[in-house]
Parts: sequence; C-alpha cells; structure tokens
Amino acid sequence: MRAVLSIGSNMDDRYALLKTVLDEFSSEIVAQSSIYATPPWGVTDQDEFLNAVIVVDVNSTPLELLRRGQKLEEAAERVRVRKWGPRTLDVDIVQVRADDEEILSDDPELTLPHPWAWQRAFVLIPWLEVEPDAILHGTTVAEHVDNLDPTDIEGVTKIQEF
Ligand code: PH2
Ligand code: MG
Ligand code: MG
Repeated sequence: MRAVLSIGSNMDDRYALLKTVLDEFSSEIVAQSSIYATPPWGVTDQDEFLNAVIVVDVNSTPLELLRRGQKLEEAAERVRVRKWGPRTLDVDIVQVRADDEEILSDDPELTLPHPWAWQRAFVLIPWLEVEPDAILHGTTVAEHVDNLDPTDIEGVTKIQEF
C-alpha cells in the first residue's frame, strides 16, 4: 500500500520533529519532498510551520498507518489545545493507493482522501515536488496547484532538503 503523508510542525525544534517521521519510515520511504516554510493556515496568529510530504510503501492497513503517525505525535508530546492551533508534530494521511487504486474511507477517524488537501498550498506544493502527476479527485496535483490562489503559493518557500 502506498500512502502520501503530509507532515507539519510549528513548535519547538521543527526540523528535528519532522525528522522523527523520516526516521520511523526510513526503509519504507519511496519519495520525500524538501522542507517548506509555510504561513499558518486557519488560525493565523501562530508561528510559521515547516511542512513536507513523504510517500511511503507500507505493509499495513490505513488505520495501522494512522496509529503509527499518532505514536510519533505522542512522542513529540503533542497537546491538542485548539483546532488548527500550534502543534509540535502533525502526521496526516493525504491519500492511500493499493495497486494504483485509490482507497477511500469515510471512517470518522480517518477520512480518505484527506478532505481538504486539494486546496491547501502547504500540502500540494511539497506533493507537487515528488508526485506532480498523482491524481486526487480526478485532477492531477499539478492542476490543483494551478488552481490555488497565487498569494497562497507565494507564501510557501522551499528552505532545505529534508
Ligand atoms: N496544519 C493545520 C492548520 N494550519 N498551516 C500550515 N501552514 N501548515 C500546517 O500543517 C497546518 C496549518 C492543521 O493540521
Ligand atoms: Mg493537519
Ligand atoms: Mg492531523
């Protein structure tokens, strides 16, 4: 099963926290984007985020993958204070594919594909770097990026290799 993960942090040592995800999946990683600095979306009076996208190839179910991500969030001592608020580490499953078929889920704990990814520059621009031709809701990632507001694109800056 192939999964596209969007990861983000805007507290503490953001780069080191994102790196814990890379370390966890090391041998299962198929592709990794650069690290991007992104303006906070949703709740704007919080610090800038670092975001990246990784593609992993795992032998597990989507829910098992979700649990692995949650363990990393717990290890980062993530505290859920406020929706869209500051976080040490967020590991979101954007899309899952098995034999190139997209897996859909309306499980309230894990909606697949991620409901808002197609309109978030902080997900799409890193994803564009690694899988521009991936299809989400019938449209390529590159086309979703073309449809973003230019000001959203401008705010997203590639800062370093992952
Ligand atoms: N995550 C959120 C809310 N807002 N903004 C940016 N730039 N990056 C994120 O990862 C992010 C956000 C909720 O998970
Ligand atoms: Mg999130
Ligand atoms: Mg999340």
